[in-house]
Amino acid sequence: MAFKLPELEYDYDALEPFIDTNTMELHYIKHHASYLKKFNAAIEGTELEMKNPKAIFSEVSKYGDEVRNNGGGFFNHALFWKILTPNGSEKMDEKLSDAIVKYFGTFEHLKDEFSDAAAKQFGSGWAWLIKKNNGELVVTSSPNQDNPLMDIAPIKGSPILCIDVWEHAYYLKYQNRRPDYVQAFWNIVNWEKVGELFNK
Ligand code: MN3
Repeated sequence: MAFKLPELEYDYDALEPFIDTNTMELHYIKHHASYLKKFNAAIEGTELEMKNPKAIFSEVSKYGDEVRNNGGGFFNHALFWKILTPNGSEKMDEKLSDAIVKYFGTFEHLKDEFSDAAAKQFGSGWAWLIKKNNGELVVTSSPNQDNPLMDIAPIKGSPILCIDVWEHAYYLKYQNRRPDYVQAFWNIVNWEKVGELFNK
Protein backbone atom coordinates (compact mmCIF):
# COMPACT_ATOMS: atom_id res chain seq x y z
CA MET A 1 0.00 0.00 0.00
CA ALA A 2 1.92 3.01 -1.27
CA PHE A 3 1.41 6.53 0.04
CA LYS A 4 0.00 9.09 -2.38
CA LEU A 5 0.65 12.75 -3.07
CA PRO A 6 -2.16 14.72 -1.42
CA GLU A 7 -4.09 16.96 -3.80
CA LEU A 8 -3.45 20.68 -3.48
CA GLU A 9 -6.60 22.53 -2.46
CA TYR A 10 -5.61 25.61 -4.51
CA ASP A 11 -3.86 26.42 -7.78
CA TYR A 12 -0.11 26.99 -8.10
CA ASP A 13 -0.67 30.73 -8.54
CA ALA A 14 -3.18 31.04 -5.69
CA LEU A 15 -0.64 32.07 -3.03
CA GLU A 16 0.79 34.94 -5.12
CA PRO A 17 2.38 37.32 -4.39
CA PHE A 18 3.55 35.72 -1.16
CA ILE A 19 4.62 32.41 -2.70
CA ASP A 20 5.21 32.64 -6.44
CA THR A 21 3.71 30.27 -8.99
CA ASN A 22 7.03 28.79 -10.14
CA THR A 23 8.15 27.96 -6.64
CA MET A 24 4.80 26.44 -5.79
CA GLU A 25 4.75 24.24 -8.88
CA LEU A 26 8.35 23.05 -8.54
CA HIS A 27 7.97 22.53 -4.83
CA TYR A 28 4.91 20.32 -5.24
CA ILE A 29 5.66 18.48 -8.49
CA LYS A 30 9.40 18.03 -8.08
CA HIS A 31 10.37 18.20 -4.42
CA HIS A 32 7.31 16.80 -2.67
CA ALA A 33 6.75 14.12 -5.30
CA SER A 34 10.38 13.08 -5.08
CA TYR A 35 10.24 12.61 -1.29
CA LEU A 36 7.10 10.55 -1.74
CA LYS A 37 8.63 8.34 -4.42
CA LYS A 38 11.74 7.68 -2.34
CA PHE A 39 9.70 7.09 0.82
CA ASN A 40 7.52 4.54 -0.95
CA ALA A 41 10.64 2.87 -2.36
CA ALA A 42 12.22 2.74 1.11
CA ILE A 43 9.23 1.04 2.75
CA GLU A 44 8.21 -1.22 -0.11
CA GLY A 45 7.98 -4.83 0.98
CA THR A 46 8.59 -3.96 4.66
CA GLU A 47 6.18 -3.90 7.60
CA LEU A 48 6.25 -0.09 7.39
CA GLU A 49 3.87 -0.23 4.44
CA MET A 50 1.10 -1.08 6.88
CA LYS A 51 1.86 1.76 9.31
CA ASN A 52 0.84 5.40 9.22
CA PRO A 53 3.58 8.05 9.13
CA LYS A 54 3.02 9.07 12.77
CA ALA A 55 3.60 5.50 13.95
CA ILE A 56 6.73 5.30 11.79
CA PHE A 57 8.08 8.62 13.13
CA SER A 58 7.52 7.54 16.75
CA GLU A 59 10.29 4.94 16.26
CA VAL A 60 12.07 6.45 13.27
CA SER A 61 15.50 5.96 14.88
CA LYS A 62 15.04 2.22 14.25
CA TYR A 63 15.00 2.77 10.50
CA GLY A 64 17.48 4.16 7.99
CA ASP A 65 18.01 7.70 6.79
CA GLU A 66 15.93 6.99 3.67
CA VAL A 67 12.84 6.52 5.84
CA ARG A 68 13.65 9.44 8.14
CA ASN A 69 14.46 11.96 5.39
CA ASN A 70 11.90 10.96 2.78
CA GLY A 71 9.13 10.05 5.21
CA GLY A 72 9.64 13.42 6.87
CA GLY A 73 9.74 15.16 3.49
CA PHE A 74 6.51 13.51 2.45
CA PHE A 75 4.63 14.26 5.67
CA ASN A 76 6.00 17.77 6.33
CA HIS A 77 5.06 19.09 2.89
CA ALA A 78 1.57 17.57 3.06
CA LEU A 79 1.03 19.47 6.32
CA PHE A 80 2.55 22.68 4.94
CA TRP A 81 0.15 22.77 1.95
CA LYS A 82 -2.77 22.23 4.32
CA ILE A 83 -2.00 25.12 6.63
CA LEU A 84 -1.71 27.56 3.72
CA THR A 85 -4.62 29.17 1.91
CA PRO A 86 -5.02 32.01 -0.60
CA ASN A 87 -5.25 35.35 1.24
CA GLY A 88 -5.12 33.59 4.59
CA SER A 89 -8.01 32.71 6.83
CA GLU A 90 -8.34 34.80 9.94
CA LYS A 91 -11.05 32.70 11.54
CA MET A 92 -9.24 31.81 14.73
CA ASP A 93 -10.70 29.04 16.83
CA GLU A 94 -11.49 30.34 20.31
CA LYS A 95 -9.70 27.54 22.17
CA LEU A 96 -6.61 28.03 20.03
CA SER A 97 -6.76 31.75 20.57
CA ASP A 98 -6.97 31.23 24.36
CA ALA A 99 -4.03 28.80 24.26
CA ILE A 100 -1.92 31.29 22.28
CA VAL A 101 -2.58 33.96 24.88
CA LYS A 102 -1.86 31.50 27.70
CA TYR A 103 1.50 30.32 26.31
CA PHE A 104 2.74 33.36 24.35
CA GLY A 105 1.01 36.32 25.98
CA THR A 106 -0.15 37.75 22.67
CA PHE A 107 -0.59 36.63 19.09
CA GLU A 108 2.22 39.01 18.10
CA HIS A 109 4.58 37.25 20.51
CA LEU A 110 3.78 33.92 18.92
CA LYS A 111 4.48 35.38 15.47
CA ASP A 112 7.78 36.86 16.65
CA GLU A 113 8.95 33.66 18.29
CA PHE A 114 7.97 31.51 15.31
CA SER A 115 9.51 33.94 12.79
CA ASP A 116 12.68 34.02 14.85
CA ALA A 117 12.90 30.22 14.94
CA ALA A 118 12.35 30.11 11.15
CA ALA A 119 15.02 32.73 10.52
CA LYS A 120 17.57 31.15 12.84
CA GLN A 121 17.23 27.51 11.78
CA PHE A 122 20.72 26.96 10.37
CA GLY A 123 20.65 25.66 6.81
CA SER A 124 17.71 23.60 5.61
CA GLY A 125 14.85 22.76 7.91
CA TRP A 126 11.50 23.71 9.34
CA ALA A 127 9.99 25.84 12.09
CA TRP A 128 7.00 24.48 13.98
CA LEU A 129 4.25 25.38 16.38
CA ILE A 130 3.48 22.19 18.27
CA LYS A 131 1.00 21.04 20.86
CA LYS A 132 2.71 18.92 23.48
CA ASN A 133 1.00 15.99 25.17
CA ASN A 134 0.14 18.18 28.16
CA GLY A 135 -1.60 20.68 25.87
CA GLU A 136 1.20 23.23 25.98
CA LEU A 137 1.98 25.19 22.79
CA VAL A 138 5.66 25.47 21.93
CA VAL A 139 7.67 26.89 19.03
CA THR A 140 10.51 24.70 17.83
CA SER A 141 12.57 24.02 14.71
CA SER A 142 14.22 21.04 13.09
CA PRO A 143 17.00 20.41 10.58
CA ASN A 144 16.51 18.73 7.20
CA GLN A 145 13.17 16.88 7.03
CA ASP A 146 13.00 15.96 10.71
CA ASN A 147 9.81 16.84 12.55
CA PRO A 148 8.55 17.00 16.15
CA LEU A 149 6.72 13.65 15.82
CA MET A 150 10.03 11.84 15.47
CA ASP A 151 11.56 10.01 18.42
CA ILE A 152 14.85 11.77 17.67
CA ALA A 153 13.30 15.25 18.09
CA PRO A 154 14.59 17.12 21.17
CA ILE A 155 11.15 18.73 21.68
CA LYS A 156 8.22 16.50 20.77
CA GLY A 157 4.58 17.22 20.04
CA SER A 158 1.92 17.37 17.35
CA PRO A 159 2.64 20.02 14.74
CA ILE A 160 -0.24 22.44 14.09
CA LEU A 161 1.67 25.09 12.09
CA CYS A 162 4.88 24.85 10.09
CA ILE A 163 7.05 26.63 7.59
CA ASP A 164 9.53 25.12 5.17
CA VAL A 165 12.77 27.14 5.30
CA TRP A 166 14.72 25.09 2.76
CA GLU A 167 16.02 27.43 0.05
CA HIS A 168 13.87 25.60 -2.53
CA ALA A 169 10.84 27.02 -0.69
CA TYR A 170 11.72 30.67 -1.30
CA TYR A 171 14.92 31.26 -3.28
CA LEU A 172 13.36 31.99 -6.70
CA LYS A 173 11.43 34.93 -5.32
CA TYR A 174 13.29 35.98 -2.18
CA GLN A 175 16.86 34.80 -2.92
CA ASN A 176 18.75 34.95 0.39
CA ARG A 177 16.09 37.03 2.15
CA ARG A 178 14.57 34.28 4.26
CA PRO A 179 13.09 36.72 6.82
CA ASP A 180 11.06 38.41 4.02
CA TYR A 181 9.63 35.04 3.02
CA VAL A 182 8.77 34.26 6.63
CA GLN A 183 7.08 37.64 6.98
CA ALA A 184 5.06 37.02 3.80
CA PHE A 185 4.00 33.60 5.09
CA TRP A 186 1.75 35.19 7.73
CA ASN A 187 -0.53 36.49 4.96
CA ILE A 188 -1.46 33.02 3.78
CA VAL A 189 -1.88 31.00 6.98
CA ASN A 190 -5.07 28.98 7.18
CA TRP A 191 -5.94 29.59 10.84
CA GLU A 192 -9.12 27.59 10.51
CA LYS A 193 -7.02 24.54 9.66
CA VAL A 194 -4.52 25.28 12.44
CA GLY A 195 -7.47 25.41 14.84
CA GLU A 196 -8.70 22.02 13.62
CA LEU A 197 -5.27 20.52 14.18
CA PHE A 198 -5.12 22.09 17.64
CA ASN A 199 -8.47 20.56 18.63
CA LYS A 200 -7.66 17.08 17.32
MN1 MN3 B 1 10.27 21.87 0.73
